[in-house]
Amino acid sequence: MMMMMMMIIIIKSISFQPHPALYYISFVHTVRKETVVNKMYTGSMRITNQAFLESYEHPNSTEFRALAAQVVSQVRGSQIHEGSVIAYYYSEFTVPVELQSAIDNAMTSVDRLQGRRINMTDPLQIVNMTSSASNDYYIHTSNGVNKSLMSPGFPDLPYPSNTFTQWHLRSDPNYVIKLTFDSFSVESNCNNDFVKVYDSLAAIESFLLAEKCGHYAPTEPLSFISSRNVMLLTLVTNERNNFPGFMAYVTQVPANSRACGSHLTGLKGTFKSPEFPSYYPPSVDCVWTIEVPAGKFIKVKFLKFLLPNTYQASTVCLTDYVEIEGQRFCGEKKYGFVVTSKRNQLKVLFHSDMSIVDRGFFAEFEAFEPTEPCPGAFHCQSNRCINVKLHCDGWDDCGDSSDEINCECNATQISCRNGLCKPSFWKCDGVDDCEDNTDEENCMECKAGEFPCQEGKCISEKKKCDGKHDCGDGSDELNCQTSAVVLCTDYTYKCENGKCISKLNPECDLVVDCEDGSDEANCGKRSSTSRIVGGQNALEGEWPWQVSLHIKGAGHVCGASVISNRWLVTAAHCVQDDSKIKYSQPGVWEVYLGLHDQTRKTDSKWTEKRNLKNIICHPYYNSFTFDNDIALMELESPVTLNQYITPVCLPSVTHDFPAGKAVWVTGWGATKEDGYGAAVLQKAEVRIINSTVCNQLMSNHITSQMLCAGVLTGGVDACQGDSGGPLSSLELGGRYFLAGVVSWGDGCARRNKPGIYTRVTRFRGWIKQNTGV
Ligand code: 4AZ
Repeated sequence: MMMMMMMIIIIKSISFQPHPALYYISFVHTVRKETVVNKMYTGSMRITNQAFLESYEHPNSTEFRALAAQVVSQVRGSQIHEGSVIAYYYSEFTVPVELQSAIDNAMTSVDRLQGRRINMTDPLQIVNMTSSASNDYYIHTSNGVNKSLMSPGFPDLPYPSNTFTQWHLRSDPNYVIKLTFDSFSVESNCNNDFVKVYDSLAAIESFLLAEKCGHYAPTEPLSFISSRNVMLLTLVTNERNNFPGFMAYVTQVPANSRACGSHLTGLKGTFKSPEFPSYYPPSVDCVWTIEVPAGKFIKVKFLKFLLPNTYQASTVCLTDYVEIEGQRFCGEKKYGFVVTSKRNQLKVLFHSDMSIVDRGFFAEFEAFEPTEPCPGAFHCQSNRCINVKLHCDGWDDCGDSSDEINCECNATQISCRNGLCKPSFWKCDGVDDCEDNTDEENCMECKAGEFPCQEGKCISEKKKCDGKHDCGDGSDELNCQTSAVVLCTDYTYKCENGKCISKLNPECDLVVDCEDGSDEANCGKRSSTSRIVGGQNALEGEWPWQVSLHIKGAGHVCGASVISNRWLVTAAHCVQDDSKIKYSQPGVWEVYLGLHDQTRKTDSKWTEKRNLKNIICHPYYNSFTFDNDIALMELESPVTLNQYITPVCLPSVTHDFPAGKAVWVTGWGATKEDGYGAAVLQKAEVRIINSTVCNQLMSNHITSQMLCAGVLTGGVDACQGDSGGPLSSLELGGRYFLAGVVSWGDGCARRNKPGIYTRVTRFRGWIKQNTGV
C-alpha cells in the first residue's frame, strides 16, 4: 500500500526575525500598509519518486531541509513535473498594492503547470500541484475586548475541503494572548484535517504549541496562552470528511499574569500548573516552596499529571518537566504518583519550554510524622497510602502491586503461582488474571476424547456438532463450522423456510447456510471507516444506529437503536410515567437520528428529528427487578437510511455472545457516577461477563433476560442517560449486532459491578411480532 504523508514547506517568506515579539514590532514599522500588501498562498504537490521518511516530520532534520531546498529550487525554476510524499507549501509575498493581481495570476499559473508533460530527467517528479490563496484573518485584541473567530462556515455548514486558513492574533504590548475554544469538532484523524496553535505570527514549527483534531466536550477546557503579544491559529483540511469546525475567542491578559509559584505552608494544601486544567503557557518556570512544621516530612501527591514527553526515547525529561530534589518527571501519568521528602521543606519546579504545551498537573501536599507515613492506612512501595481493606484483595491498588505481594490467600481466593491472590470467581473465565495463567489452567477437567460442556458435564467428543443436544445446555452444538439441517430445537437457527440448521451464529457471517439464503438477508452494516464512563469520543457516523431520545423542551433522556427505517428499540424503564411526565405517551418525545454532538442537534445536516407515532412497552416489564426491560418506538414518518442512519442487525434467538467477547456500549450519558452527560457521543469497549459470575456479583438479581458486560476492574461502564442505548457486538462478516440494551447497574463503573443489559436474543420473536422487522 502506498503511504501518503505530508510535509509543510515554506517556499518563500518575508524574512522573519528570530524573536517573535521583535518580528511583530518590525512588521508594524517596516510595512507601509497603504503601499504594500502581504499575499499568502497555500497548496500541495505530490512527489511521486520519493518515499516518505520519518525525518520529513521534523522540519529541522537534514532530510527535510534537503528535500525542501530541492522543491524550492525546482518550483522556482518552473521545473514542475509523478506518489509518496505530499508537500504542503506556504508562500508569502510582500508586494506593492498595484502588483496584487499580477501575483494572483502568477500563482494561478502554477496550477496550470500540473497539466504539463512530466520530464523524466527532473530530480523530483511533481504532480497535482495546486495553489490557492490562504484565507488570512488578522485580529487585534485589546483590554476588555473579546474577539471571536470561527472556522469557515461555522455553525451553519461544515468547514470546506482543501483549505488553509490562518488567524494572525495580536495583543497590545505587555499583554499576552489567551485563545479559548468554545466548541471544537474536527475530523479525528490529524493526518487529514488539523488545527495548529503557534506561539508566533507565522507557522514556524519550533513555536508550535499544539496540533489538535477530533472533538472536545465542553467539560474539557481547551485554551492556550502565548508567551508574547502574538499567536497564530491555522486550520488545514483535506478533500474528505468535513466536520462542523470550531468557534473560539481571543482576549489579552497582562504579560505579568504568567507569573507562577508560591510559598506554601501549613499541614496540607494544593497547587497546580498555570491555567490547569487548561493548557499551561510556553516558556514558564514556576517554583513552589513547601514548608511544613519542623520535625515533619512532606508528601506531594500528583493527582493529575499531563506533560508532553517529546523525546520518548529519552529517559530524561528535556522539554517540559516537574523537578523535585533533582528528579525530573514528565509525560502522562494516568494514575498519578507520590513523591516524599525526608525534610520539612521541599522545592517543586515546573519548567515549560517554548513549544508543545499540555494541561500540566494538579497536586496536593501534606505533612506527615516521620514514624507514620500512612496513618491508619497501608503504605505502598510507591509511597501511596491506601485503605487497609484493599491490602491483599486481588486488585493492584498501589499502582506498583506492592499491596498484592506476600499475601496469604483466603478461602475465597485463588493462589497464583507468583504469590498473588485473586477472587475465585475469576478462575477459568478466559482472562489471565494471575498474570502467570494459574487461574486459567486445568479448566477442562474432562478425560481425553471427551468434550467439556459449558455447564460442567463431559460427553464423548464424537457427539459434538452432531445436530443433537447432548450437553443439555446447547454448548456441544455451538461453534460448529457445518450447517447441517437438523430438527428444530431451542438451540438451532430457524431459516425463513422453516428448516433449522445447527451452525452457531450463522446470520450475516457472509456464508449462505439456509437453502433459501435467509441467514444472509436483511443485514445492516455501518459504512463509516473511519460517556459513558471511561470511554472516548465516538467518530461521526461510527454508530449510525445510535438514537438520542429527547423529551420535548427538556433534552436528552435515553438512548435507543435504529432497527429499520421506522422502528427503534429502547429500554422499557425509559417509557414509564412519573408524576410529572407521561413518558409512555409518544407525543412527549422527539427523537434524533444521525446525531453526534448534542449541542449541534439543530444544525447538523446529517441529523434527522422525528416525532413518535407509537410506543410498545414489553408487557412483562417488571419495574422492581428490571426484568424484560425493552420497548419499541415507531417513528411518525420513516427516515431515509444513509451512512449516518443505519439499522443494527438483530441477533436470532440462538445467537451466542460468549463470555469474554469484546463489545461496545455507546451513549450521551453521564461520564461519571452522579456526573453530567456528554455532548459528543461516547463509546467504550467492555466484555461480556459470564452470567453465573455476574449473578454472584449482583446479589442474585440477574434473570435470563439480562446480559452482563463490563470491565471488572472498574472505570468503564454505561451510566445514567445511556439507558435504552445499544450494546453493539461486531460479528463474523463485519456486521454489528444488538447484543443488549442498556438497562441498569449498581452505580457506574464500580469495580466488580458490571453493567446490566437487556438480552436482545430473548426478544427476537416479540420484536418481529410487533414490528415485522
Ligand atoms: C441509568 O441510570 C443507568 N452502570 C444505566 C446504566 C448503568 C447505571 C445506571 C450501568 O440509566
